[in-house]
Amino acid sequence: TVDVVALGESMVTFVPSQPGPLADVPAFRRSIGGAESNVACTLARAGHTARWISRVGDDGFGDHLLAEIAASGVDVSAVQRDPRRPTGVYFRTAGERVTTPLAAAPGGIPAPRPEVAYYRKGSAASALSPALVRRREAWSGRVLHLTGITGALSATCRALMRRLTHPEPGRPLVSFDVNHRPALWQGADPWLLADLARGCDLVFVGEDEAQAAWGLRDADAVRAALPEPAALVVKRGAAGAVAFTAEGRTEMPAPAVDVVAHVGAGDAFAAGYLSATLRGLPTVLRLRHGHLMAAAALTVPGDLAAPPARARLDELAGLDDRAWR
Ligand code: KDG
Repeated sequence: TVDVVALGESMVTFVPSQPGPLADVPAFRRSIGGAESNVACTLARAGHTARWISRVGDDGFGDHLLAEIAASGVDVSAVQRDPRRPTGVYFRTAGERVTTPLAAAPGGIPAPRPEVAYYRKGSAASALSPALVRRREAWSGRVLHLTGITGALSATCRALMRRLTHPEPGRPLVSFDVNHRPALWQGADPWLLADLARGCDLVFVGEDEAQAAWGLRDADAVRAALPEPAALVVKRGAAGAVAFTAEGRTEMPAPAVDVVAHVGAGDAFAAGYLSATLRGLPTVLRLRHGHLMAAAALTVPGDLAAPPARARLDELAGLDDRAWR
């Protein structure tokens, strides 16, 4: 049994050579992106066993994704190649540098919204379906990590999500990051995301996403709307995060960092929280590990940062409460 199976689309990402609107960017560097594989890569780099399930084109971009994700130590043997559909691709603008003060005002400093141009309609991963992914395979880890992005890709992807989150004996802990991507939900009902979240055991959502997708004002309103998941973690940017679990409501401020790019920070937070969960650590430490992994991702331009060594994370997470206020 691996620790984590993550299922979802990854894409080749083109990162601009300089900040500014896409219209003005003269050159791009090839990188990779994909919320679920980001979580798998971060967990693998942090010493966990991780498998990524997806579908890529039988093309050079598919080869590149598989090589890069495998190089992080993730098992990619279950990834399918689609002979007809291409690997998805996307372009985005570079983030702007902002400094987030510790425990800023509720809601924190608004993140500079990167411009994103997806070329993923009809991609190999959008063809994923209950017929193509065996449940036994997806449920082969201690945790199955999914995100709302998959729910937006196609009707067959949504059907797969519903099948994998169906509560039945043998289902592992299902972790779900809402990851609301407005560019993917145009015209679709974002409450579908809430329906998917309700079937999961551990749910991550940003307060800003909950506001944009569902018009919910704050963490408590999100919990009131989503009482079903055993654990719900609402992220509040620089203001920290709130976890609603069997232990009650646990709030944790975020450390202050110089932000280079927000991209990948949510995935890193989920990976840190999951790492501590897999290790049986209490909620307070799960949140701190989430913040520390996110801090590492916030301070690099790409999706993925090398996570700090486990001993260092444990040391930082275990610091006196005063250091976390
Ligand atoms: O969380 C980072 C992701 O947004 C990025 O890697 C690309 O998966 C991606 C998406 O669909 O936006």
